[in-house]
Amino acid sequence: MVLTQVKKTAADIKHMRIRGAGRIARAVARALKTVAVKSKAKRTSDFVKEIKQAADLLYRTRPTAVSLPNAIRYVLRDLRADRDVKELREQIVTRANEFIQNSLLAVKRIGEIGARRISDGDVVLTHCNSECAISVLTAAYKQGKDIRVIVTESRPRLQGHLTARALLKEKIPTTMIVDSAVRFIMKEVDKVIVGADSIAANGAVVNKIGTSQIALAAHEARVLFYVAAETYKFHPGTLVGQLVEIEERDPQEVVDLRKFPGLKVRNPSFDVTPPEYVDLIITEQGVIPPSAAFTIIRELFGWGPQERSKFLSLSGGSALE
Ligand code: RUB
Repeated sequence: MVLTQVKKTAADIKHMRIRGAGRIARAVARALKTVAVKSKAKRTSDFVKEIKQAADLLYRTRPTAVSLPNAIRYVLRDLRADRDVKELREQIVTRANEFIQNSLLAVKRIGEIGARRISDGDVVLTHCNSECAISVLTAAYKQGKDIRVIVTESRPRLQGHLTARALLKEKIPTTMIVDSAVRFIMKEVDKVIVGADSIAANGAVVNKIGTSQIALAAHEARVLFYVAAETYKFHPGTLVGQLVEIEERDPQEVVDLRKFPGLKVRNPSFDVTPPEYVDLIITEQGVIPPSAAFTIIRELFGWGPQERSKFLSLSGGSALE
């Protein structure tokens, strides 16, 4: 059945075989497109039911990266009950392709725009594994800027290894440190650049656990702190006071609990960096201060009662109502 494939994508996201906010969003768009193409439904109501089931399955995988519901919202926008299956299928395929193409283009544009903020000789620190941050670093290096990158390990899932490999592939001089060495090393750093999973209306940035400590250390050392993120990482719900849910993952990722009977382990996967510690957000539409996040969200997601009710029902777990 069609849903078997969606279940596989959902499991891949949940277990982080597909990870990173941008990649997750594109995988979700691809999965919705597959359901639309492969559905055998003849009646609009059956087709919509299948799409809705798929969207709900995908929506429930990981809670923090708003790129996921934003991708669902983009692909399924304006689906009308008075259209036939063929029309709805075409609409979903077109919008999914559009989302994927725009997303890839956005990552490239962010690289070009962000590279202007990196100077020759810079030492840049990055955390976790963000394709947007890597896009900026790679573009700057390809422009001939002599940069050196410091990569954190990013415990417990060690996404820093992925980043190190990606940078080394581009022949960018790269140094790895353990997460707790950030404050020690900050005196050698000129700029920090990280990605984002969600950006709130007040400009606060939700990203991999440890990001806010890095921002604090950068702030203390007067080191510039940049965030590279596509506009679909801006969180519309935060306009109406919704809090971004921080995912807590399996304690087993941190330590083998069988070896520590009785031990309690917390494993929050993301944290929130306050806007005061963010110097710039680099988007595909240009560079903005965190205080402009509110305007971006209003422009992108609208603010009419209709839009609001669409969003609120989505946040309730149903992508189509
Ligand atoms: C990944 C992470 C990344 C953002 C941005 O966390 O926090 O910094 O998702 O990445 P996880 P990108 O590994 O838990 O998914 O710029 O690639 O969208």
